Amino acid sequence: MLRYLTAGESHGPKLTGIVEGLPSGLTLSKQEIDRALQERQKGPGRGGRMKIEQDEVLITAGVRGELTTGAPIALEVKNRDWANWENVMTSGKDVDWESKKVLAPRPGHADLTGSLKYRTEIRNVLERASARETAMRVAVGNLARQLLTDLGVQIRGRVVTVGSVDLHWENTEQEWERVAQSEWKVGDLDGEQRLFEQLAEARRLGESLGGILEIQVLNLPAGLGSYVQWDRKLDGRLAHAVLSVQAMKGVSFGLGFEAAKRFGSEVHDPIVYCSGEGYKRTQNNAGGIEGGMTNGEPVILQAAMKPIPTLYHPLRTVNLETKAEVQASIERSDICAVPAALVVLEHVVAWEITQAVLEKFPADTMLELKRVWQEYREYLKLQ
Ligand code: EPS
Repeated sequence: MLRYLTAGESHGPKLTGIVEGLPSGLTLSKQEIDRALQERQKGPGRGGRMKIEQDEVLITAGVRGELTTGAPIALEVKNRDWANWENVMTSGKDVDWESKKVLAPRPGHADLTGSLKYRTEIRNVLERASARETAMRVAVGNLARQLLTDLGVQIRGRVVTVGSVDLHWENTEQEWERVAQSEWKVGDLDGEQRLFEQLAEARRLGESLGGILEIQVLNLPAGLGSYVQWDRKLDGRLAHAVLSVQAMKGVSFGLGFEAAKRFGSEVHDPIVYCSGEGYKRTQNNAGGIEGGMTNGEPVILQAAMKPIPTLYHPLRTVNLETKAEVQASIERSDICAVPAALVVLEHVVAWEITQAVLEKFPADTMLELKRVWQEYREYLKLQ
């Protein structure tokens, strides 16, 4: 069974991850993990914190040289900002409880409900609810992504749009090349200019911005996930993983909500047979998943991200001590983290797909995994 846990506060000493269930003999590149971590830090709407951090992974267990041993893998990502918070965010000694106390919960954040639920002050809530935690999820997900790359599976993502700007997209390979070069991770270069203008306007107004993101998984065989039990359906699991990422409010697959407005004949993907290749679809409105299983077409999902709840022009809230109406607290924050969130989504999706791969092909070693993976792919071609 493949599983992981993370721990760590946004301004604590470090983030920690423990991963169990990866086969032995997987070649892991630390540089590749660090590259993903650095990619997550980028994007035009990021705030001051990203100038402080230079995320880098430390692997302290389960990998020797560049090879997994089959034992649990332990990962660390240090918070450089902790140096500025040591007297506030340290355990095992007396700390300063007052100077960073937060009394005005931000609407849209975990602040208020978290402090009621855990009977604790808001600082303790926001430290863990913070999207800083996604740095570790990228590091963990990158282990899975490297396994998938080894099997020939590719994961790619693009920003569909940010805020209210309409962008052009036809899903061509040229557009995907532009996405790789775009600061906003969009394929429409003229549109990118409008995104910069919108960001400047949001900054001027003390606002924040959300967006829509798309992830594609290419070269998967049919039959990952299962219809036989509710919690084995791959679309359900992917939706859970995506919605578990801070600020995500919606997920759709393929044609998504548009499918609800059409006749069945305008939605479902006709089946054809190609000798030597097996069964295929003439289109991919399903987004590569039917009956909770991959159907052999690319898995395509979109996610809606809400605007970040910390506003420099804050909303109305209540002071938790005096109960007086006040303005929400202003924590240093990003204005827009949509391109960063795209990197996070690519990695949580990589994790779920890898879990589905290892459920269909349980293996202690990469040697065994690659053998059964190859056999199954041959079988699908010959049906
Ligand atoms: C975040 C607030 C900001 C962001 C942070 C998420 O942090 P700070 O309060 O230290 O400026 O920078 O994101 C990260 C630290 C990160 O690594 O993505 C929040 O409240 O969620």
